[in-house]
Amino acid sequence: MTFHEMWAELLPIGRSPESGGYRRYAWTGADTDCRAWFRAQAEARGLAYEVDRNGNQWAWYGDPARGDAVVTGSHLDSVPDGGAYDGPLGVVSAFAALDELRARQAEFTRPLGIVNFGDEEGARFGLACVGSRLTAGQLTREKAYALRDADGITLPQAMEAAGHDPEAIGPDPERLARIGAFVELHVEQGRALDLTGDRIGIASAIWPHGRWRFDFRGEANHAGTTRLADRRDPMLSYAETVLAARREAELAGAVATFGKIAVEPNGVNAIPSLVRGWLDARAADQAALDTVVTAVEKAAGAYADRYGIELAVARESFTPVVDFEDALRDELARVLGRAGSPVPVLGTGAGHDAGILSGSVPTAMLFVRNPTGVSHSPAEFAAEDDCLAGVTALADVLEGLACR
Ligand code: HGY
Ligand code: MN
Ligand code: MN
Repeated sequence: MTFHEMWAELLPIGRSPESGGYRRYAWTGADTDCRAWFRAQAEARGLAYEVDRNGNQWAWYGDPARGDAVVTGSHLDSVPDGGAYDGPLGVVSAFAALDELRARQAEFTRPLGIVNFGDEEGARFGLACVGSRLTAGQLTREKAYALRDADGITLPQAMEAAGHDPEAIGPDPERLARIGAFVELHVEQGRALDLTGDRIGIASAIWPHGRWRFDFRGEANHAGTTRLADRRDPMLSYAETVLAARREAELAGAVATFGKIAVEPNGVNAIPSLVRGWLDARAADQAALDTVVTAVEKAAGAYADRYGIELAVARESFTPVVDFEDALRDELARVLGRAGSPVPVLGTGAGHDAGILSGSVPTAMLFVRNPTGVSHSPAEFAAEDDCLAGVTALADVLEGLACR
């Protein structure tokens, strides 16, 4: 099955007819269908297919027990109304790159693994990279069991409902010990390559970033009869905090977004009792990130006091700065630079499973040009010839790492 055919087969899974965006949330029906697609692709190629204790899917060409495997892949889940490329491009390209290497009759000296890491976006349970964090021992079983979605369903309940036994979730050091290198191909989530005119780039680093939940608790009351002076309206504190986040991010050269909100009771004619807002904050270095988050929390406290609101802030997800390993990054640059001009090396503010794994195994990332830079949106796009250039680049890199 060609890249184009795989892409066409995966495309309709979990896509909303209203928005055109994807709703492939962890352990839902759409996720199950994506997993079935992955398994079919693995088995159609005669690869050894397995699901690990944390629900990540693996397809092996060669026996992983030999160790020092080269692994590539990404994720198939999405953010709410996400795009088609964020995650799937890395998985489809992995299968296509293996096909290309087999067509080249490359002689493998190391096992090659293709992986779909579960729940990278954290859209349903709020924590990013659950599958890779569990495997890398960066998420304890206890904390994983405590994760709940908006309907109060826990992660293990969702896993079980989707047919995966959650009993054994947790670190998988034996699996990681068999991996000598992990290379993730991903659509660029910015316009750097479009601006330089390059199809492919190499990652240098991932900004530190995290997610904080702000709970503003006020007093429910009638929207029509309650005097303004008598209100304890949490929406006011929330609104002022959103504006403060933007100001503080601008001052620190960082980014901050309140993209998700939950209001109780969420009635048009009722002053809310509770407003929950989630802050996503990222910066090029930890000090700048700390400055932004501290300032936003301080502002939120001041606005809560002003309107008689109780404030609680909880950090729900955090990823420290990732500097990808120089030797592997330079090896990718050497291999890809053979074709002519040097390949750009760029940092990113987007988190990835590669960032999580980089604490356990040598890890690198390839980016494929995104002409608009738009991501986490139905409008996310990459031209097919750029995607095919990504497949060839990934095949070249994998051949350099895993073949004679
Ligand atoms: O949020 C991120 O950066 C990634 O898409 N999970
Ligand atoms: Mn994403
Ligand atoms: Mn992604």
